[in-house]
This record gives sequence, structure tokens and C-alpha cells, in this order.
Amino acid sequence: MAKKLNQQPALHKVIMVGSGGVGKSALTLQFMYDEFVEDYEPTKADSYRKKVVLDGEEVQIDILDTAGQEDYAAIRDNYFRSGEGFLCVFSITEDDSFQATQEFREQILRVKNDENIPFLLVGNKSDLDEKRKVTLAEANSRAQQWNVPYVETSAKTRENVDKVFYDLMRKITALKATEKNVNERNDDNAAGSCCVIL
Ligand SMILES: Nc1nc2c(ncn2[C@@H]2O[C@H](COP(=O)(O)OP(=O)(O)OP(=O)(O)O)[C@@H](O)[C@H]2O)c(=O)[nH]1
Ligand SMILES: [Mg+2]
Repeated sequence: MAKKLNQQPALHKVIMVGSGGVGKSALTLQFMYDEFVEDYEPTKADSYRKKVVLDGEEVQIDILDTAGQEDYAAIRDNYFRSGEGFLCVFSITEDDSFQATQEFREQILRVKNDENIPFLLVGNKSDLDEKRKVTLAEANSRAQQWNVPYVETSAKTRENVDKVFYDLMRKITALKATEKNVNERNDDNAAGSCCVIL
């Protein structure tokens, strides 16, 4: 097959969602720059872009780090609309943040209108196991109910940080490939429709 020249690498748009203080920014900064930020500075909304190699192919990841304390649902809707995949983060040390994931999930499904939207449930701060308030069983059961993976991370020790971003990109790539196939099939059908006998 001829290699296409000057083609930009595929761009995958990831949105970080979850309550304030759960570690969305810490996970993003650890993934982007390999550093852990101890200080808590509530985010307004920041975006990051990085070239990475995903299963042998160069791609770009665009990360929108949203504010857990965003009061305006309309602003959130706008952010969610632009997303192709979601990391829905809570802290294993805070039950409220786990309960809040339910609302984030509902809002994402309402905006994207697709049950199969690439999505991971992420239990962050796994290094603080002695302060754990959310059990593995509880989190797994919610993830099973939603039919999504559950992964525990630590932005501090870097445990599973790459994994959640790469697993999500794989899901986005897979979804784009199916959509492309469907579109191509539709194009073929349209081209051949004059000859189809029903
Ligand atoms: N021990 C530990 N602390 C963490 C971890 N992730 C984040 N933190 C700390 O938790 C606090 C909040 O982290 P942020 O990343 O700023 O939280 P956020 O989800 O971005 O919060 P908002 O921007 O307000 O939505 C900071 O003090 C971080 O250092 C983690 O995995 N382990
Ligand atoms: Mg933040």
C-alpha cells in the first residue's frame, strides 16, 4: 500500500472528569511530564497535547483537564461534547467522590448519547490504601454495571498512570476503526444502490 505523505498523526481527545481534589491534574501532569505535584491548586480548565507511540504508531493525545468544582452544567456539557474518551476519576479515600462518578457518567451519556463511548473508571490515590474508603469490590461492581474497566492509579507513585491513558486511547482507536468501517460500507452501498434488488 502506498504510504501517505505529510499525514498528521491521529489525534485522540481525552477528557478528565471527576470531583475536585481527586487527582485529575496530578494524573495529567504525571503522564505529561513525569512529575508529581503535591500542592493542590484547583483547576479552571487546562489542555495538553503530546505525541506518543501507541502500539507502534505515532499518535497525538489531547487532554482536557476539567475543573471538579465547575458549577455550570452548560460549560461541562461543552467540554464533554468535544471528548472522544473519558477518564472518570475518584479518590479511593473519599466516598463522596465515588458517588459523584454516577452523575458524571450520566451527564457524559446524555451529551454523547452513546453507551459505548470510550470510558474508564479510575480509582486514584492507591498509595493511600490505609485511608481507603471505597472498596475494590464496590468500584468493580459499578464498573461492571457500566460495562467499563476499573483501574486503580497513583499519581504519586505513577502506578498505572500510563496504563489508563493508553488503554483509553486503544478504546478510542477501536471505536474510530468501527465507525470508519461502517462509513465505508455505507459509501459502498450508496455507490451500488442502483443495482440492489430488494
Ligand atoms: N497521595 C496522593 N496524593 C494525590 C494523588 N493524586 C493527587 N494527589 C493530591 O491531591 C490533591 C489534589 O490533586 P489535583 O490533581 O489538584 O486534583 P484535581 O482533581 O485536579 O482537582 P480540581 O482541579 O479541583 O478538580 C493534590 O494535593 C495532589 O498532590 C495520589 O495519587 N496520591
Ligand atoms: Mg485539577
